[in-house]
Amino acid sequence: MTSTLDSLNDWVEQTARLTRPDRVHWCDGSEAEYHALVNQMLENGDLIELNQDTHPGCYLHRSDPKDVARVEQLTLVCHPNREDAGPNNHWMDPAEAHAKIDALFEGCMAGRTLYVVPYCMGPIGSPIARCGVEITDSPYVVANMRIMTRMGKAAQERIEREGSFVKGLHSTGELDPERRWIMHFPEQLTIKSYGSGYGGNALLGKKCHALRIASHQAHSEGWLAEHMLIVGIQNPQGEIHYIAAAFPSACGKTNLSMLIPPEPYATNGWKIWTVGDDICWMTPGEDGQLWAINPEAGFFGVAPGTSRKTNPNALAMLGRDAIFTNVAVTADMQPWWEGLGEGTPAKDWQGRDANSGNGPAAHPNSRFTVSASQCPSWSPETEAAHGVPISAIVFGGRRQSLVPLVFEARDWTHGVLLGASMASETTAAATDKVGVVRRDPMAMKPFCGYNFGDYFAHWLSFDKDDSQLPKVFHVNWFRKGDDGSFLWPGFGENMRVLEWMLKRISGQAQGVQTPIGIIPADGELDLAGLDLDQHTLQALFAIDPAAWKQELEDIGEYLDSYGTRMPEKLKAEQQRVTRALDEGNPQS
Ligand code: OXD
Ligand code: MN
Repeated sequence: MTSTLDSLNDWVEQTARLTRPDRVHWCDGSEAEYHALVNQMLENGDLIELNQDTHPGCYLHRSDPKDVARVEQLTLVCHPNREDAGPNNHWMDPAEAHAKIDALFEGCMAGRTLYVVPYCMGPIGSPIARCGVEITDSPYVVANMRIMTRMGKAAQERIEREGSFVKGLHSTGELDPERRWIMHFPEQLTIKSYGSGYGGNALLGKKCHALRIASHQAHSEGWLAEHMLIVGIQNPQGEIHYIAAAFPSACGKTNLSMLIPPEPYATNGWKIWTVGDDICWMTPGEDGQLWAINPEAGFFGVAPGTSRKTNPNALAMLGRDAIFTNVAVTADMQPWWEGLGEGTPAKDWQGRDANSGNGPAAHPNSRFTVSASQCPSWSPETEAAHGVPISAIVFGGRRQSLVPLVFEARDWTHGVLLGASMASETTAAATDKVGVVRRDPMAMKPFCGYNFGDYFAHWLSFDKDDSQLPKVFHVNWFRKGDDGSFLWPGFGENMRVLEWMLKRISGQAQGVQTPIGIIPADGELDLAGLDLDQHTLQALFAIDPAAWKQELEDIGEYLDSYGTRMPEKLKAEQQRVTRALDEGNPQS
């Protein structure tokens, strides 16, 4: 019988035969190894030292300008049966896909080092955690994986004990967009990524493993791998409720996960605990509740827009031991980005004069990589093997009209419909069309490793007689008034909405039933100290039945686009809400 170590060794040997590196290095995850890698990258220019007086242990990486984001059209989910990937994924037959990408891997590591990176997604001792090994020829990837995962010796020991791990093979190749693929083979627990060094394409533990492969594993094993932040809300009595929340990109997920309670909440003893800002694995516990872990150990956050005003906790953790990618720098080599609100950029993300009219100084998708433990609101429960119990799931989108600030699903099935119909309006940055509604179910559109129809059926299946499922809410921080300005102040003030959710959970708020869900009753949302008049409050919660009927019709068409795999139960729920709107009766 071959042991896991044999199969890991065999795979490393086979890969080395294919890619022909000059050296093979097994990563132990130690501090010394990290510093050696950093020094090597400082020497070859992969990293640039930032100001070590103001930002000790901080470095800058500049990507190839054609390799700065995820590439959805080159990201494939290769199930043997195309239907299993669904219309939500790009697909290729697995044999054809392996042949195509292996041809690129051939000899690609000549002159380079092959790094073997064992990692654990989640606390090493957690039954919910899962392990993987990434083989890469990028020292930048190794350094980032050490921050983003539990990487090294302990992970390798768990892999040897456990026998199963996800295999990820990555090479930056030539960074040629014409020779680039990010391929997933969920049945084989395998990822192959070639031609990109960008985070989501190259740090294979993150989107590739923890979402695409894990969502498929979760489907067959009865748990959920979700694109959600996890945050703990402590009330003045010291009780902590945890919520998990999914938002499409550019909706402030990292900010919400690190929110600082405004006054008078802080003085009154409210506190926020950050468990995760991007990914959440949830599994039903013996008590019927969903228990969640953050499989990651760090944050790979978007820099632009992060400031002492929008996210003071993020700024506090970025003062040391962080890797910045594609930000600008000041004359004295401090990191800088649009929206930082302090300092002046001297060099842009490509190292050019920042004031020579080349557009934003920092790339709009510039990032920081930093250990979660550096976050002032970091929760010690992040290390709990059993995870944290989830009291509420929140779905959100960026909608300038139609959608109220907050409403609650009447039950789990309705909640799944809210998640499945999540949408955001496009901003100018994403396309040339502004205000087009894009559906992004559970914020998983680019990350679900199987057919969305089966995924929704999986979500619905958690509703069992003995389950104690979280309440489900929908929020929209982005509703605008007739004058085009935001109706809700957002950021720290979102605490008020979280408090109402907690009151609903503990039975202290009645809410008002409407055809689309439950909204706060008069006086239930604490607005003390906010400059918000009655007219604005009404506009925030206005429900336009005709516009909602149109929305429900659109949702129906969207669900139909998934064909026969779409569960009837979800269609029936969409029809129920349509009827409730027709009849003006929330109980329909
Ligand atoms: C991310 C994303 O980078 O969702 O987290 O795109
Ligand atoms: Mn994300």
